Amino acid sequence: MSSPSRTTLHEWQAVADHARATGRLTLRELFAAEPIRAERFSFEACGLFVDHSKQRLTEGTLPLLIRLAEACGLRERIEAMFTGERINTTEGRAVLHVALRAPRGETILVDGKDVVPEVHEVLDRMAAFCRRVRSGDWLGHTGKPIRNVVNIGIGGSDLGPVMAFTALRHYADRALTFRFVSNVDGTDFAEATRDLDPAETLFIVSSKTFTTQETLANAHTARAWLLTSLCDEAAVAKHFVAVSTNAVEVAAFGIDTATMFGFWDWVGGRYSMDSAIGLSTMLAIGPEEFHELLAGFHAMDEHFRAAPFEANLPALQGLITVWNATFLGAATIAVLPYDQYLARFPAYLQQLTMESNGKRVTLSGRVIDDYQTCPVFWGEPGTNGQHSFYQLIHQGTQLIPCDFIGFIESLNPLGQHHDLLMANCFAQAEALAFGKTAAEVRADGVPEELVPHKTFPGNRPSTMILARRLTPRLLGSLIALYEHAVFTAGVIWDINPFDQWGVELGKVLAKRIVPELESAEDPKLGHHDHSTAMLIRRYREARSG
Ligand code: G6Q
Repeated sequence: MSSPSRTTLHEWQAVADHARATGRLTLRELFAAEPIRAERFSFEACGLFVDHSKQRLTEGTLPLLIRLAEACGLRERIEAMFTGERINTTEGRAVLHVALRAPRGETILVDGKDVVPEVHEVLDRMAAFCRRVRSGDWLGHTGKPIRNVVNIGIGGSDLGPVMAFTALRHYADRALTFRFVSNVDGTDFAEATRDLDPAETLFIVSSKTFTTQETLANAHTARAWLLTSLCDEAAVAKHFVAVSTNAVEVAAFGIDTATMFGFWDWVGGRYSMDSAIGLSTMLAIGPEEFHELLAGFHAMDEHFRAAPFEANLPALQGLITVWNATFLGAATIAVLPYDQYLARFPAYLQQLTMESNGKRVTLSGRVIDDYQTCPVFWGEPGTNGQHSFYQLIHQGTQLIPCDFIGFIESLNPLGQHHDLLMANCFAQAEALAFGKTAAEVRADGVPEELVPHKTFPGNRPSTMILARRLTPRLLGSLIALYEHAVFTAGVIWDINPFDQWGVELGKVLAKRIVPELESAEDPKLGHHDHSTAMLIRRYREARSG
């Protein structure tokens, strides 16, 4: 029996009524009405200062959203997650990424067993391995130390490691070269390895299941690439390690399970960058800084679990996402980090947000046809984006709330650069919120025919996330902020943020098409629609011709 729609809750109707009643108020009016608005809507925890005052919120909005969260059982759902209940009901799994960063000595039970000691056992093995590689003690097959690390993985086994490496490059050992191969497109592997010496290269095959088509194809290619040069099967043991939950498949591939780093079915792929999937991150920044990263995650976990919703950063962020997407009709949210090190953060967040909450069925199986769920998340670092798509955010016809992320200190202070960067960050949020009226444009002496073109409507909401400095700890807190915001929004939308059935169908169809592309015969009539059959035929004919 499916449970009633969230829209039947009177707390939901109260938010909907409030959205209708306040929807016409502009940010100009809201700021004029309350001179201390920035104080009311600014929040701080775990080194993050979050200013929501440029969101379209009145004094009454957050209390109503919080009442909705309570009616949806957010508090109970948080406890269920933290205490290892199988809240990923469609896969029958607990959801315990929070256990990955629990300090030694804490207790988190899954089916009566404390998982924290196992987490630390793996972290300790990772640390010992990383120390050997980083110190030059781990030698390749020909006796040369490792200089290159190539992570092979895709989706959750790639996006987190790439993002973390990019974000924390400042802290990385520059003597090591890091590459990431994810795409089954051979170009990815070829370009990643073309200038590497196999004798100095370590492959980390990162795959929770160790059955993922792309990762296995790349891993087999890597193995062939290594053996072509080193000509001895025994070399595999020195140049391949695995990160997986599947020891049987790892052994079948030929990787010694002594150099396999495990994790557990209660870690979802997109929530795994702080598990052994973070091995490349630990190799880059070292075990101590990796523990700082975990400490940052943990600090936000504790804040999320304990803080009242009125001052709870992830809960508020998740509720404001729901407010914008579901009640104000925003179809997309832009994430705009003003830090080049966070260049891959939007891509990482795309998976975290959209693979988690991009769903249209409730936990009890009802098709959602009466409200919108997850918006599209996208973005690029500032100031680059300003010279490309910001035009649409300022003057287009769509409402696109933005998350700005900036730092007070640069990790690469160069002359005036950082002040220029942050001036742009603050200016964009200001311009989006307040725009420029036709009267103001005219006052600049602009000819009448250009006035509509040069007018900025404003009233475009944004959140500003500000921190002192991009450190491993800060990055951990920032990621956990979004992880828990995603969970919060999922609870309000009544969906399971932890499965991903929507990625399956395409995989199954691709498996069916592979032999058809490689066969000499036309695909069987009726096997595909006319368009797909034509494309397969055209590809085959052109290749063989
Ligand atoms: C993430 C998804 C997905 C997964 C990849 C790789 O939450 O489950 O992106 O991470 O499909 O899977 P493997 O790690 O099993 O290769």
